[in-house]
Order: sequence, then structure tokens, then C-alpha cells
Amino acid sequence: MEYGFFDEKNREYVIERVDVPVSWTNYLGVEDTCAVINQTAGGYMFHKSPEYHRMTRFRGNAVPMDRPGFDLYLRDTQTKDYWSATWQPVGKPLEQVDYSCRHGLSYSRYFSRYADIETEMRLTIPLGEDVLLWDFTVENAGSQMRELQIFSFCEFSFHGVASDNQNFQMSMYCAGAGYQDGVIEQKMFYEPGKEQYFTASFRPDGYDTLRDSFLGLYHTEQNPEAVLKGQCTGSAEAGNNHCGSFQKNLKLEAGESIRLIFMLGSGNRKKGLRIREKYSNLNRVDQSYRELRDYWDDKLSSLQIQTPDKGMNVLTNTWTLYQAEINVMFSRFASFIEVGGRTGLGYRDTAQDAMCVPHSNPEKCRQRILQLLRALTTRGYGLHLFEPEWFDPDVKPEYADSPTVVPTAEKDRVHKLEQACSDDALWLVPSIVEYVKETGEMEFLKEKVTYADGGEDTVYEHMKRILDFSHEQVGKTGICKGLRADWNDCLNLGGGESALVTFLHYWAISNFLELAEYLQDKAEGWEIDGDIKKYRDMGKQVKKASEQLWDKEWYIRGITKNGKSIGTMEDEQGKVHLESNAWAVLSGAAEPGRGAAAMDSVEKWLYTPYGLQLNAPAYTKRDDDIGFVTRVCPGLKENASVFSHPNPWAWAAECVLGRGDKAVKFYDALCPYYQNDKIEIREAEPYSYCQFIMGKDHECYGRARHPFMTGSGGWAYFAVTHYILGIRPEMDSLLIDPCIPGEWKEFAVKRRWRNAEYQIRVENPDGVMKGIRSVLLDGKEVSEIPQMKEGTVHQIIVRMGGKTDD
Ligand code: IFM
Repeated sequence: MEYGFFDEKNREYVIERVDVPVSWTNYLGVEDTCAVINQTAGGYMFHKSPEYHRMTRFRGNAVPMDRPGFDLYLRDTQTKDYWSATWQPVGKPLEQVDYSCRHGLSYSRYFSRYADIETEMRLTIPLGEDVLLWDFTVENAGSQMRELQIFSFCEFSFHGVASDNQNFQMSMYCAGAGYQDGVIEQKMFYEPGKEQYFTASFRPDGYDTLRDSFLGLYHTEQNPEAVLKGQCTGSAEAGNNHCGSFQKNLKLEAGESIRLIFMLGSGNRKKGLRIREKYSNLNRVDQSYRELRDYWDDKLSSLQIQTPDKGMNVLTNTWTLYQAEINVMFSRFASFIEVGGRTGLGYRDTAQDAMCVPHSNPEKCRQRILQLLRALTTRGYGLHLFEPEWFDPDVKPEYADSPTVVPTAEKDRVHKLEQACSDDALWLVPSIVEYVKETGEMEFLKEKVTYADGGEDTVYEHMKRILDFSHEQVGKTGICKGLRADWNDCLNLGGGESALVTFLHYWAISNFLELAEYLQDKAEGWEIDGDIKKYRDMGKQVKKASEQLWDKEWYIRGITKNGKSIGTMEDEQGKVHLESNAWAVLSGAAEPGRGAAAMDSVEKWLYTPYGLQLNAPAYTKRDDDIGFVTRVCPGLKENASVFSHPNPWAWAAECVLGRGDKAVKFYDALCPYYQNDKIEIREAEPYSYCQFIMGKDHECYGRARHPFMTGSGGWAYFAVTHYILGIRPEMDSLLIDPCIPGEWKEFAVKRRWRNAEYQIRVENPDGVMKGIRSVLLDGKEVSEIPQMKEGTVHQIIVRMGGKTDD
């Protein structure tokens, strides 16, 4: 069953049936202010921190779902009938009202048609301003003059998730709201800087600043009393709960329309007045749309693909990059699942996010990498969850005075080794290497950066500490310890050992060596022969140790602290695990014969039409020696669901093996685009990867949960572009080494790299899956593609096939 379609031309997903089974999310804002919204404009907004600087409220996991939001109501003064511009919150029967929603890149548009009245509301946060614009057009599409009233509603927060949800005596009586000069201001009385405003491009005919006055006692957002009566009450008060509600009375002749702009922003009344003036000019509003479009055009144009796989094209060209970018911008703690009660950066997640988009967002990736480097301890492990402000010399801790924050205690706690996850910092090594390959900024490696526990050293030295930490933290077999967790949050091996981390360590060492060897051979001022030798030896040791992980047909997942192997031929539950097998191959540590056998076992045991399960069969008996995974319901999350994030590792692994048909088979299975017509099963939006899809052992097999904020977006993008299409920057050249299904006859990619454009056409006349016969650069055969002059455009024709002698 379909609920909508991809409008490729406009880069929008069009939701035609808005009664989707779960919220279908979009993210507004690309700088400091963000709104998380759904297909009926439910959602919330924050400035910088969803935890400490909430602008609007959200009642997470509540019924009805996803309230409050950014609501507009219409009321016919003659009939007294009322409805909302989005299906919820009024929820008129869908047979009576025509509703639809278009989610685009950093904006959403909502349409309604009811009783000859047509509306469009567009929500967006313009570049350069911390304000949500509600751009509302209402048209009388009938043949009679109509008298209408428009009401807005949003609910202000007490500036923090904790203040909104507990101990109201400490928050409710410190905040107040009032109306003056066309602006509602809400403020914390004695905390300057914590104000927000609501204003509009017109003078209102009524207002409410108190939530309960607008809604009325025993009413909800579905039937606000002010709307029922057709009159706001003019409420204002120090203390209490606050809202932004304006009333506008309209007379519309037949065919007449009017455009009104509502503005909800961070800042005081003075700022509200400035913003009001700015965006009362509709040209400025339209200009802000063009600016945002240009912003995304620029990003998307850094890589565009045209392959025989439609879903791959639509997602990679727009939606998967969008998802990956949103993760880098807002990290993981703002969604309809994570409703903002946690904040900061997760070490491993951020490190992986930063690896995936340095071509489209080098500044943000650089910033994230630096934040992670500063949160690295001198011993070489990263702080699993931290606030960048703790370590950033240029940022004063903005929320340090909040009664809900105890940065010092938290900082001390996370410094302890027992809090360390064994994989966290390892992800950062390839991210740094990717950043350097993308930008060519070799000087970055010499930049001095502080450590979380004092002292400073270069970026290069930080990388070595990371590798050394994993080298020290090994069990008696030489396999890396699992510590608190090892990417899989629910595999808590402690002093037991993790195959995934060992393979990841090997990959990080290989990445580091590629960089170090380049520096030694080609860059000036690097005498690092000693390092190269040391890490080559380390790599050999790791590879040798990893051989013990082989179990006849696949790699085991690890060994518990009590010596039990996990994921063996003998196991009846948790028999085969995706992470260890994909990483054995992807890292290059697996012997060729074993690699292919391991991935065959992955297909045999883990493949489903919705993607690869993380493990199988599901655990059904609690075993704390293995970890929390054995307490999770079978088929959900880490216990045998199709966990999306590691799926791209398997696509990449298949490419390492040269099996493009399997890589794309696995890609297509997970690809949300291909589940657009299965929403009765999938439930979640088809334009975003979700954290997981329920596995075979669950009665709701195929149902997807937790969109957007997952590493799957970044990794899917990375695996498609770097491995399947095989286009990846090296230290000083652009490598093209695809691994595709044999039936693909050709594909094309436009790639911007270091400010030159490469228009690549790959031809596959012999129907091979891997192997390059020739490369033509602007008509001349070359052995590699060098970095070309900035601003130039180049044609590249790559012919796949076996090598010939002629
Ligand atoms: O790797 C983790 C991630 O850090 C948070 N979400 C779940 C993943 C797998 O456990």
C-alpha cells in the first residue's frame, strides 16, 4: 500500500494520505536552530540544544501522537465550522477534507482543501536567522464571499526538557509571557538571554499567550475553546504555561487569496520586531527559499549518480545525502524517538557521520573531528558521550548555570576507563583520513589539539594514541577487549573479546598506514619511518590474532569474559552475526577463501527481503555474560532485527570480494525506496533509512522504526559511492574502481573533488562485476586521475572488463 510518492523534479516526498501509521519526519534548519516536524506539522523546535534550549514543547510517546506542533486553525464565522490547515490536530474525517504534505529539503509544505477553501502552509527556517517561518496562504476557491478566522497555536517550553517535565515549582513561576506591538514574548524573568517570540506579518485581531486560556479547560489542541468561540481571550501572565496564538479575521471574495507569515523565533521582543519587519516583506521570504535551495543545490551537486537502479539514484542523489547531513548537523538526540532529553555528541556515531560527507560539508566534518579529538583521553579512548563545550576553548559553557546540568560531575564520570567503549575512537582514524583525502588539507594533521584530560598534541599523534589503546586493550588471545560495548550497545563483553573491534582496529591501522606512507614518501617534513614499521607490525599481529575467530564457515562474534565463544556453529541462538563477518572482509583481514565463505553464511542465515539481520536466530534466554542483547525482545533492535547501520558494511564487503550482484541485491533489499508500496508492513517513511526493521522472529516482521537519526544514512551513502560505484578520493588522485552487477551496462557520476568537476561515464560492455580495462581522461588514456585545476570540468570514460594484452 502506498501513502505517497517521490517527486524527483522538486526533490520532495509527497504524502497523499496523511494518516500514515507513524510520524513521517522532516528536519528544518541547517544551522543552530532546528525544528523536528511530521506530516501534520506536529513537532518541536530548539536552538542549539534540544535538551537545554527548547523553544517549544513536545509530549513524547503520548496519545494522540506528536503534539503539540505548529498549528493553524480556520473557522468559518457564518457556519462556525472549524478545521486545521494540517489534518491534525482537529482531525476532520479525511473523506471531507483533502490534505497532503510535501516534505522537501529543510522545508515542508502542507495543503488542505475544505468547503471551497484552499490553504498552503510552508514551514521553514531561513539561513542566517533563528526563526521558523509559517508561510500561510488561504484562498477562497468558491463562488461566494467568505468570512474566515485564522488562529495559530504553538506551546512555549520552559527552555529545557527537564523543566518542562518535572518539578514545575522550579520552572513555571520563573517564566512569563505577554503581548505588545504585534509580538508575543516569553521569557524567564531573571535569566536574560532566555526569551522567545511569536509574531506575524499582520496586526492580530486577538491573541493568547497562555496555553490554557487558548485551549480552555478540559479541551485539547483538537478543539480549542478560543477557536470554538471565535475569539482569543487576550491572556497574559507571569508564571503559568505559555503559547503563541494570534487571531486574524478575514473577508475573502470569491477567488481571492491572502498570504500571512507567522514567525516563531529565539530572542527577545526587540529581535521579534526586527524579524517581523524583515519577513513581512514577502520578497524576503521568497528569497530565503531561493537561498535554501541554492544551499542544497550546492551540496547535492558535489555528487550525482545515474545508474540502472532507480531507487539507488533517487535516494543517493537526494534523500540519503540529506539524512547523512542531518546527522552531522544535529547529531542523534532530536527526533520523535529521542525527544531531546539527551544531548551532546556520541563518540562513535559522530565519528562515523563525519566520515561520510566531507565532500558536501567539509567545514562541519572538520569541526566534528576536532570536537572528537578534544574528547580523546591521553590513553587513547574517547569519551562515549560528551558536550563539545566542555573542551572547546572558544565556547563558553552556555548552559552551565542551568539547574539541570552538572557538567563537571558528568565530565569526571565519563573520564573513567570503565565507561569506555572499545570501538569509539577507532572510527575517528578513517574519518580523519577521509577528510584529508577529500580536502587535501595535509596541514590539518599537524594542528595541535588538546586532550580531554589535559595536554595537547598534533592530530597525527592523537591518531596513534587511538591505535595504541586498542593494541593495549587485548585479551589473552590478542583479540581486542569488548569493554562497555563495541558498536553494538547491547553486547557488553567487558574484559571479554570482540571480533568486530579487532577487525575495526585492523581497518584503522590500514587507513593510518596509507596516510603515513603517503606523508613519508610525498609530503615534506615527515620523518615517520619508525611509525610505519611499528604500525605495519601491529597490523600483522592483529591479522594473525584474528585468524582464531574463524569457525569453519564464518567468523564468531566474540568471546565472553567467562570464555564462551559467541556466534559459533554450535550455537542455537545468536549463531551468525553480521558485524564480525562483514568487518572481517571489509577490513581486508580475512583470507580470500574465508571471506567469501563468511559472506555466503551471512546470506544464508541473515538475508531477508528487508535487508540483512544483525544476527540469527534471536536470543530468547537472558545471558548477562553476553549482554543486554539477550534481554531485548526477539526480532527487535540488536536482537535479530534487520539493523540498518551494519547493512552497508555487508555491501562494501561484497564489493571487496568483487561480488557486485550480491552487493546490490543486499542494497535493494534494505532500500526504503523499494518499500514505498509496502507501507502497511513498513509503516515508516520510505525516504529515510530507519534504525531497524523487525526481524523474522517478530510477529511484525518488516515493520521499520526510528528514521533519520541513525548511522545507516551516512554508511549507505558511503558504501554506495565509495564501494559499489567505487569512486573515492585517494591522497592525490581520484580512484574509480566500481563493483556492480554484471547486467549493468553503464552508469554515470558527476563528482566534484577539490573544486574541479569530474563527469564520469563507466561502461561495462563485457558484463563484468569488477575490474577496469581502461580510463580516458579528456580523451587520453591514463593510469590514474590526478587532481585537476580548480574550476575546470573533465570528461572521464572508464571501461570495465578484464585486462587485455593489446
Ligand atoms: O552503535 C550503536 C549506536 O551508537 C547507537 N544506536 C545503536 C547502535 C548499535 O547498538
